[in-house]
Amino acid sequence: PSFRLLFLELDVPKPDLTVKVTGKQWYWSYAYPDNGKFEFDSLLDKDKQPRLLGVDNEMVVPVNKVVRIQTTGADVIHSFAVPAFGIKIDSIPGRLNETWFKATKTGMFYGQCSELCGKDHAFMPIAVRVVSDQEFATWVDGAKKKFAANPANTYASAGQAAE
Ligand SMILES: [Cu+2]
Repeated sequence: PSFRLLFLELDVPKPDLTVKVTGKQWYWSYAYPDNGKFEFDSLLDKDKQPRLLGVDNEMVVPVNKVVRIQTTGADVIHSFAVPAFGIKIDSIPGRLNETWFKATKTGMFYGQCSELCGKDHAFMPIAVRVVSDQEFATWVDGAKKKFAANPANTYASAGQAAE
């Protein structure tokens, strides 16, 4: 029976939006291909609570929507894990893995890198902020402007810069 469960877990339902998650030494980058193709980095913010889980830029998603996660690694293998959503999937360089979740409540949800990846493995948290549809639309508007203006953030991390 567990094999049947594992199989079903990998069957991604029709997504409402996709977020591409790239693991890096030692932070995550989030790209929003369905919402204007902006991308930004999410780094540990030592001054934020909860300790070791707060970040400068959170991954923001709408509530009650199927969010497809596509994940890869830019340097070494990382792993994207958010216990509250029951997801954990390796972020492997050269490979695009898929998983999904659907948050049924608004609020903050946290995770951590779950594949030993070097010096700051313990310091590259995942912070997901789940908001209403309206708040999400407002956030997307702001994020498009904010992150387009930041040359350090290039869409899709790998390959796009050369075009
Ligand atoms: Cu890592």
